[in-house]
Amino acid sequence: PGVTEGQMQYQGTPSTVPPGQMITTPGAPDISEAEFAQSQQIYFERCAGCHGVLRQGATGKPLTPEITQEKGTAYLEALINYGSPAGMPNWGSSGELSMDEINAMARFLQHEPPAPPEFGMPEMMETWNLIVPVEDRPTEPQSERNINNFFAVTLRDAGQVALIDGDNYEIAAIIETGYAVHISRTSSTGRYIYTIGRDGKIDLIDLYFETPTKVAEIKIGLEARSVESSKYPGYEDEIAIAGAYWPPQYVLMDGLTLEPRRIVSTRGMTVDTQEYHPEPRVAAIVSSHQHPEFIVNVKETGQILLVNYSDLEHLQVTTIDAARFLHDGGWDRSQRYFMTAANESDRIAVVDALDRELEALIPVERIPHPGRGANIEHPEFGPVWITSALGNDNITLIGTDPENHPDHAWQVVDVLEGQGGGSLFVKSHPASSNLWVDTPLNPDPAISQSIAVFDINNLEAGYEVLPIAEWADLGPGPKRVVQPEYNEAGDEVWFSVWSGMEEESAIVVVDDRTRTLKHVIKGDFMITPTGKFNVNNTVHEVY
Ligand code: DHE
Repeated sequence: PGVTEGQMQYQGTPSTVPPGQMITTPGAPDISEAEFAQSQQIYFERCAGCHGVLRQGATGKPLTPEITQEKGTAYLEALINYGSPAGMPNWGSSGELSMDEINAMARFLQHEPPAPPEFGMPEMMETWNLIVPVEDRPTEPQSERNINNFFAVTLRDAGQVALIDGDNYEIAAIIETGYAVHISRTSSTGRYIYTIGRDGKIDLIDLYFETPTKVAEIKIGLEARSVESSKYPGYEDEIAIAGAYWPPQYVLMDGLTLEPRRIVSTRGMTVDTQEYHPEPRVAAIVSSHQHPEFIVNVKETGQILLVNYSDLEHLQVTTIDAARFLHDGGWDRSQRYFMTAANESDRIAVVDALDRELEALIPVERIPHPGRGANIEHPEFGPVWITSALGNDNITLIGTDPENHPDHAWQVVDVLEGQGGGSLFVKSHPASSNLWVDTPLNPDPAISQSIAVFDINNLEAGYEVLPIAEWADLGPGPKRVVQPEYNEAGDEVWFSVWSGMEEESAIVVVDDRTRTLKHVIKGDFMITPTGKFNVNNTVHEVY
């Protein structure tokens, strides 16, 4: 209990997809154009995250007309009003929607969902803007700063990314980006940062300028979450990829200019029941170190695609059937195995990037959520990869060394008890003996505003709790502590203290060895910080 609330908050960001044309469906009750438009807007703001733009269902149940017409208006009204134990929020009795809005929504749901617009090459070319051509860019770094220790910090609700110099905590630049930027990734040389907004906008930032500068931008869809750049030797900084939620597709681009080269739809059959899915969203993308390939998670069909970028005209894609609802993931420490969560399937899929095959599909506790995960050298089990969970306080350790620890490879070797559910991210560093576990979506503020840290050489001893939000010394607000990230040296950990848009937020820097407060970065510019990506650690996959 309570975790549902956190999960809801997690999936409740309004969709950026624009409305489609009204369709009247046989068998559905009457609805006026105004009611249809209003319901469609409410649907995109509150419902699409769980039920999908086309209402095919994901975390939430499918809501297509053959299902909803059978339930009828009175049933749907009651469900929207009071919610359900399965996790549907009580939109009416909580006061968020009026009875008129609920009645219109119950009728709207019995009509076909209007299909939002597609976004192909002509639309992309219209948004593509090469701000500084490659030949006008510096050939070497123009500032004295150590760009390897820069952090790209998402200022979510400001639609900005702050580039913070990790050596002295100074703000090197604040760049205007897409709406509610989700992640930043680096190019393989660390020179460029790619950011992706929820609205599908990519910004390419060049760190070689005296002040980091935006050199290109493009929109690759109407809603998106992931971006990555080629890392295989010989292809440094050459190709970029981004994945869209809507339309369901991924796009290969020139890494230096963002010129779109190839768009591939992900619509297709689900891995288990082999049924057509019209909206399989692209979730995490990582860059293989074993072949010139991107590894692309397709959420609703449950396929993991190995997209070979060595010949974009004859694109070779290896399709691996994993499990539905693929979300986030990262590398094991050898960088051969991609460990990824099929979150609503309660599975971790392991892809062998060298042999291009599914190595294992490991059952774990409810809703694993690793981010990129953590990697430690376990005293007994050798190299293990770690995930926490949204659904409970489990921290799951999985053996990743088939060579020297074959009995433990791809097995859950241990489950630690953390502070509680509502965890999103874990973090480790090869130079540290700490394992950090956040809990930003836990309903208890004492838990969501602090961090748990384990000693990897004495995991049985349990965790120590550090009051990160308290250390930030801010005014009122939710102050969720989210996403630990190390600096280049591995001797500091940075945490976002994420409050509301109008409230004070901060980044808290902790000394890794002593686990004490080292520095607080705050100020008017620090609006809703969430993800932080250290250049060195993102280039070399240090986690
Ligand atoms: Fe994320 C990673 C999608 C909500 C912060 N998030 C990802 C990835 C995906 C994703 C697919 C992996 C990208 C990759 O590796 O290529 N996130 C989604 C959603 O669909 C969801 C549930 C709802 C939404 O509407 O976006 C969602 N995410 C959130 C948040 O509420 C968070 C905490 C704050 C925010 O920005 O909205 C959030 N997501 C992050 C962060 C990462 C991330 C910081 C990267 C973690 C890392 O260490 O790599």
